[in-house]
Amino acid sequence: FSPSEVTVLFVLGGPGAGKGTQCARLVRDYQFTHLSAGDLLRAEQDRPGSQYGQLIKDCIKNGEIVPMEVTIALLENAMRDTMARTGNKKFLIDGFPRKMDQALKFEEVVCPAKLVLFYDCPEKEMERRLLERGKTSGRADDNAESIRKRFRTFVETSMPVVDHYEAENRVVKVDSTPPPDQVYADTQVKLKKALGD
Ligand code: UP5
Ligand code: MG
Repeated sequence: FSPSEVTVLFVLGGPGAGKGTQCARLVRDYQFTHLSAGDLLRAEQDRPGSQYGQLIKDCIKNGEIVPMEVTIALLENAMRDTMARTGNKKFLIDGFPRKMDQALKFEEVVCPAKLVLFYDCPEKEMERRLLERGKTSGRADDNAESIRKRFRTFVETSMPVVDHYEAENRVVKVDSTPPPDQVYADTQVKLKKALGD
């Protein structure tokens, strides 16, 4: 994909930080297509005949990161499919990259990201949200044990990705502790400033 044609924003943040919630608002108000790496992996896990079903299932339950080849292929296919179907070339890539190797590989073989939107939220609040959602979500990783593992992976493996982009001045950081509409208002102000439009 040519970066002169395609716009990619990475949307990062801890488990339950509110990435999906904010992406839905950005899709509503701007012409973005929302691609959640986690959603694409869950769909692949459930696809009959998938050779990665069990691998994805085990990784998600244990809060571990699926090998990047799988996730990058799913994202690339979804981008191609979207562009062929709708012509839209603006993507919010949610929950990816969450490991340094994925970040480097994606930007090398697919497309560099214009910027990284990082939702920052204390662990206690993220835990509260996920346990609450777990009452009805049916997500295999919305339980106390999986949540603990997801937090560990986030701190040890995913935060270094945010730090890497931060060092390149490519991060727009938003505190996602307040209610969703307030977080969104802050997102709009900061994105406008960063993108200059
Ligand atoms: N909520 C949201 N915002 C709120 C707010 N401001 N105030 C109060 N409540 C708020 O929100 C979570 C919950 O909080 C909801 O109930 C919401 O109403 C409420 P959501 O918007 O869903 O947060 P999000 O950050 O999207 O949380 P999610 O659980 O999706 O984050 P994860 O990063 O853990 O999940 P993801 O689906 O991205 O990944 C799951 C797993 O897939 C990973 O653990 C990993 O095993 C695997 N994976 C990979 O291996 N590779 C990848 O590249 C991506 C995923
Ligand atoms: Mg999500």
